[in-house]
Amino acid sequence: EAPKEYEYLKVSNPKPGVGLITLNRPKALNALFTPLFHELNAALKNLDATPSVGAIVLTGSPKAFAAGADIKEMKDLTFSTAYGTDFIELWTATLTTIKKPIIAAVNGYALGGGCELAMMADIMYTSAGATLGQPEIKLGTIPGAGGSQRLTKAIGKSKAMEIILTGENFSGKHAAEWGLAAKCFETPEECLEGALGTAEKIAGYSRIAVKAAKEVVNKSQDLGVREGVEFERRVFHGLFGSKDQKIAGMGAFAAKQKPEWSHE
Ligand code: CO8
Repeated sequence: EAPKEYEYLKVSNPKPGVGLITLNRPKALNALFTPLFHELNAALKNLDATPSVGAIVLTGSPKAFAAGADIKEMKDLTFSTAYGTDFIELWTATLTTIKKPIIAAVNGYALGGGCELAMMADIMYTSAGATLGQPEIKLGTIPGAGGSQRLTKAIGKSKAMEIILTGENFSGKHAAEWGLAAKCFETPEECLEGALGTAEKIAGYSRIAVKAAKEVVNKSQDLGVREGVEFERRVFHGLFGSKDQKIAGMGAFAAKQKPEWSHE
């Protein structure tokens, strides 16, 4: 399919099997608003449905991943409109249901909704000088796109509480030290390259196995350990029915050959 033209993002295919989405609203430091999410959701769905794509990287500019929800758009919103239109739901509903792995390469500001967007990805990479935070308290509000839940699950209650109640930012280096990010790189360029490299590696495996692996890891966020392990076991058993497990994976290993994934 011919690449779509978007106003607030760029979509490209910089490495085999990798779809790259770059948020591109530089005048507002990639502040998030509904038109941008319409595009982001469309781009994500499109990449999720493209067989040649095995993993997705989401990034912003070296200056800003995203400086939060658009405060100018939100400032006149009333309770009844926010509640009546399920404000924010559209923003998160698609991203969290994409089946292919999403890696966020976070450089510059990732504040408020920007930090929440990064936390919705499956893997977060940062550069050391990135500035993350949940500054909503300074605006008289609270995180609205899962920040209170995802940050707490990732780094523990005390630290998350401190960040959310003080509104103090933290660096990309700290994000990795605390386990919120999987890796921290020195520069924004290295961060993006690192994310693309990991995405390429993932895209080189069986799509079926990758999809299953993402699904079972995500279940750990919602289920208790016993139910989670039972769920994992069912999916693990199910993979005995895939050609990739039987022929390309285990068959090739036993025959001392390289795997040739058919994604079946
Ligand atoms: N909303 C709207 N516009 C913004 C935002 C934003 N969040 N952030 C920056 N901009 C705009 C600025 O208004 C400015 O526009 P203009 O040139 O027209 O005045 C332009 O981007 C450049 O910004 P600055 O001149 O301020 O750039 P600096 O380098 O001086 O400062 C900062 C960068 C520190 C990032 C500063 O812009 C800032 O503090 N921004 C606000 C950060 C913030 O509070 N974010 C949290 C917002 S609340 C939120 O996200 C609630 C979450 C809801 C759920 C979201 C779901 C995904």
